[in-house]
Amino acid sequence: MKKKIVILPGDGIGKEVTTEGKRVLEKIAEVFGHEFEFDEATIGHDAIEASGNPLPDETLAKLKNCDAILFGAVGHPKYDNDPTLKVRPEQGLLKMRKELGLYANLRPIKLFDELLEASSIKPEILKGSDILFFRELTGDVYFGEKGRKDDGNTAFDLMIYQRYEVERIAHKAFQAARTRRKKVTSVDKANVLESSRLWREVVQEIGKQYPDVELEHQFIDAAAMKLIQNPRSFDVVVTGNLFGDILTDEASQIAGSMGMLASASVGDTVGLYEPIHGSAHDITGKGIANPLASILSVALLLDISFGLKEESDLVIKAVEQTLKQGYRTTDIANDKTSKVKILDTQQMGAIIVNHIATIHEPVSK
Ligand code: GGG
Repeated sequence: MKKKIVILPGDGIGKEVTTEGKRVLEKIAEVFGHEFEFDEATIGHDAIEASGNPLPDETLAKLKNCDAILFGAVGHPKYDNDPTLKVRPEQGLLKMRKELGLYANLRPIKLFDELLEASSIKPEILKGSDILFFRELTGDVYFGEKGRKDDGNTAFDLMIYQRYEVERIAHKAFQAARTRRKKVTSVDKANVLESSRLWREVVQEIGKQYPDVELEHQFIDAAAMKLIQNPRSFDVVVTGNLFGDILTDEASQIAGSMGMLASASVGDTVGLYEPIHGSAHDITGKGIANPLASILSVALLLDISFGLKEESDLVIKAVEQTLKQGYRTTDIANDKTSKVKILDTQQMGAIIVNHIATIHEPVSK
């Protein structure tokens, strides 16, 4: 198979983890005889430094002309510590999602058994957890009108949803539930917010088209609590942009670490794959970032964008085997039951690449 992939490392540890993700793609191409052509582009803080624009036109043109995107992260403490700055790295991310029509963000939360002890949640509560989040990605307060008035002393961000935006993400969630345990939990704040009442109304309507799928509604505050109280009670969760952003960071504890969570953003055009974690400048350059979220994002890319299920499964198998052998990056190393071997970012990437090669017999091109 011949495919064009744009690597978009972004900021901070984004660069370190996408390097390992790319190595995995190269190994998959070699082992299965595919031709993956790579290009690279800038986004975020680096792009602002170079051109003043967090999503340069040149980057956007490349993204619109490829088969899949492997993205790292955006962000920089300079902007976090100075809220008066007008141009910010995250604007590049939001514009990219909007321009590419990436309205559905899939975040699978699957706990590898080997990491049962890595989480701060009790193993008996976690065991068997398997949740698929659908976070709506191009609406909500992220894209509603925002501004200041009263000489800057009043600020507002409009929480806004349109019917079609809820319909299309709800369909995706119900369709996914049909291939899983046939349950959808829709999360909103319909007891307080009008946009959530529209959300609930539309999800209920769409749910009627999927009578074989159980639908339940939870308020965001209750869902945040139930997620760590009884994670096994969730199958597919569908929610808005802001609630999904927060809830999936919380849910990363079910998988042991933010460093384990991959995501796929899909919609009208090309698919974008990225770890859910940010740029993590506190650990940037130390070589200790966990590349597994980027590598598992590669598994999603192979499956969803290219339909390469066998290749995708092989990447997941290589991760499983690596964890079984006790290899860990520091974020997932608090395992009390087995002897763990701590690896840096590159060593973890190298072990995965090695396992891919040894698990699969190479085929001639
Ligand atoms: N790889 C995810 C990432 O870069 N996160 C940083 C960020 O600004 N996230 C906001 C969002 O996902 O809406």
